[in-house]
Amino acid sequence: MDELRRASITYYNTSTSKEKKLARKVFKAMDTDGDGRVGVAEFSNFLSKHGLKRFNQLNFFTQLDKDNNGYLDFDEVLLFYYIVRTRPGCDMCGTLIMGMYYSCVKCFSKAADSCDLCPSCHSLGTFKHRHAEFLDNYALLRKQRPSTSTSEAFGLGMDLGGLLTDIQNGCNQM
Ligand SMILES: [Ca+2]
Ligand SMILES: [Ca+2]
Ligand SMILES: [Zn+2]
Ligand SMILES: [Zn+2]
Repeated sequence: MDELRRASITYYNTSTSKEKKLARKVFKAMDTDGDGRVGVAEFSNFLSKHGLKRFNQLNFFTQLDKDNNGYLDFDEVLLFYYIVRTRPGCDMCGTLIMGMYYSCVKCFSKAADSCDLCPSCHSLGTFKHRHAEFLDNYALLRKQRPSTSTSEAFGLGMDLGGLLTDIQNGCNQM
């Protein structure tokens, strides 16, 4: 969570003023009694109201509440905002995925309708989906990168590309 917390602050600091406004709006919408902090009830009301019930799990509030004072201040809500904007839920078990996940390569390009699986559901291999190829989010990101050579396409860079050639040559000699 600490890594995500740092990422959320960077995300906010480097975002456009429109995006910053939106984050502040979310905070205001949560803080219904206007006391400048968000309590458990305010938080779960907000989730229900906006169809975000999938986030109402795993002691999510407690995890967001870094200083454990029972309320979320703006920075703590910012972490929530960042997670909602950037992290998917598993399409099989519904768990909110904080770490690595797998996405359908074909559906990934249609941003609104991506198909994502948590690592344990992916390893079960029982998920029914009309496309077969799933990649983890790191591999997917590499794949999106425009590239001119095979070694770059795999994100290996020149050194590892050369190493592969050496290995292949070695095999040929055997
Ligand atoms: Ca409040
Ligand atoms: Ca707090
Ligand atoms: Zn899952
Ligand atoms: Zn798909």
